[in-house]
Amino acid sequence: MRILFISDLHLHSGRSDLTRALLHFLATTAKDCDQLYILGDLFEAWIGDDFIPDDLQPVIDALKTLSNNGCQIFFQHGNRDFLIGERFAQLTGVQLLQDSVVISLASGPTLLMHGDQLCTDDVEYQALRQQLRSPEWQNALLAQSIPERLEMAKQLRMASKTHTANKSAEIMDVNPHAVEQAMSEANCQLLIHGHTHRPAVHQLNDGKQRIVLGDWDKSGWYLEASEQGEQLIKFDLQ
Ligand code: LP5
Repeated sequence: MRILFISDLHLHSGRSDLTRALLHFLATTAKDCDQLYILGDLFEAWIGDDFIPDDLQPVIDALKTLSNNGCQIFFQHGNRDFLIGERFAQLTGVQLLQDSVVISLASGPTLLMHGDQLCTDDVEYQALRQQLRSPEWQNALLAQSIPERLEMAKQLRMASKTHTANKSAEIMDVNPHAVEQAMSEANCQLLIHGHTHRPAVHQLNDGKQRIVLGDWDKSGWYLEASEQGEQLIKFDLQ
């Protein structure tokens, strides 16, 4: 089995280079893989499956092609694209995952998360997350017009930028106790997540490991898992 993991591409109209890089990745590196896991923030801001920007349609088509060719694609929501839903899943062939999922790798049972829920020191963000993830709030939001939602997303991004500029790097990283608790509740020796944009392989107590995927910006990142183990790979964006 060859299994790939990516996250935090933050695709949007202003970064057509990232969209091109993903299309290249799907057509080359991912072409023959058995499974592809997208652990959130594939998009910079997703306001609902009823609004797919024209320049992102090739991404939908490429995911569909890959899944039609036999690759199982799984998607976990991030803090930017938590409104991805069933229509997106149908259009792309991806399977939507819960926020916390255990899968089996050669190294053993492995916990997958976007990672934002582990940043428990960021109390303001966790309060916002609770609101943004509530079904009532999401239903009310999705009932609004597309221009209204686009404006709300813009306001939220602006507010977030202002807040993150004033937060310490430690607050915006995962909390070690939250990691420990999540891994022990899931009974996993390995955790794979994204969100923090701090790609690394962390050796934890008792032989446990935490692998952090990288965001795509100047370089791209993916994790490859096979019978030989896991390898975190950085590559030049084409
Ligand atoms: O995203 P990132 O990495 O920069 O920062 C995150 C946390 N911020 C967020 C907010 C997102 O960036 C906004 C995403 C918008 C796209 C989704 C649109 C769909 C719904 C919109 C309408 C259809 O996730 C940031 C964390 C950081 O990660 C590190 O973990 O710190 O959290 C914050 O900055 C939250 C602030 O601390 C509190 C914000 C209060 C916001 C007040 C609301 C303003 C009113 C907006 C009108 C709706």
